[in-house]
Amino acid sequence: VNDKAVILIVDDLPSNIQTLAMVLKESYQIKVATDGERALELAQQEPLPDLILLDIEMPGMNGYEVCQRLKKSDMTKAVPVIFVTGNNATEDEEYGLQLGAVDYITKPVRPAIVQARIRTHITLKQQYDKLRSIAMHDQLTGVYNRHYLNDTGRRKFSRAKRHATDLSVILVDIDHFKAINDNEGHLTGDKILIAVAALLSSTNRAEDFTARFGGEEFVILLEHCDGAAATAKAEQLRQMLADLHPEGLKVTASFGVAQLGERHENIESLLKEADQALYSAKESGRNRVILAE
Ligand code: GH3
Ligand code: MG
Ligand code: MG
Ligand code: MG
Repeated sequence: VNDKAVILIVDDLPSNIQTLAMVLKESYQIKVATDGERALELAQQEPLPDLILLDIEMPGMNGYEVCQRLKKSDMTKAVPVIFVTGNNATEDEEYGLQLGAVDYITKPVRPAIVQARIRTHITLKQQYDKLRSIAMHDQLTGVYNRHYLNDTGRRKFSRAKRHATDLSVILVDIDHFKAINDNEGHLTGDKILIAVAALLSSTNRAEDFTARFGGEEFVILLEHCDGAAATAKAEQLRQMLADLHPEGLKVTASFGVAQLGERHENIESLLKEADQALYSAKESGRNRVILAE
């Protein structure tokens, strides 16, 4: 594991890349590209860059266009871009900053200045990432929180609607959790929530996610997954949980499953349907999975 921050250097002249890399390679992990297309590719590949140093004059796609494309994509728009360029005209600098670059450095580069500016922007980026991560996750269990569910759920919902692809949700509610808290104490209750959350995210594919919906309720959102497959997955999780015995206790949950259909106007209506199925699962005896009609 390499926990150095990652810098992507983009310049059509390898000697320019060399100069920057010499200055930075001690403190950072370096990725390099000598044209715009390759830069866009590398910007989306692991390890994702924490900062991009971008030349402006390049054959083919120039740095301005690369920057515009980076800022258009959800995946790369938060990555700070610094133009490193031979152009020192004020209007070029203005234009670069207008496109969303955080800084503008002119060649020939002075190592101490470059290092200092880069350090500042890397620190800001890392602070931003940390705050963003805190804002998206549930503090107790570490799975995503409701805020993330609203944001990302809405986006995935629109995408599935637009492309007519499958999307399903599983709503999970621990059975008789109040009794567990009452009998075993709140601290044990918390440990059980942590164990259940871990279990519910353990089998997710890259495009799925688990979020804490409320106290002892969780949601799993499954892209490219129909109701039958989601029900099978819920059944598998139900069984795994019944066998888990967190804190040495028998813990079960009830599961409501719903699949995106024409009738759903928004993610809330899909969740509501899963909630109704969950209610049926509770009514009919708990520790079971019900797929909404
Ligand atoms: P049912 O089978 O009908 O779902 O019964 P239940 O007892 O699970 O449902 P109820 O909604 O009555 O109780 C949920 C309990 O979850 C009550 C609340 O104290 C507990 N709870 C909610 N959040 C937390 C938490 O963060 N930690 C702990 N330990 N308990 C929590
Ligand atoms: Mg150039
Ligand atoms: Mg509940
Ligand atoms: Mg419950």
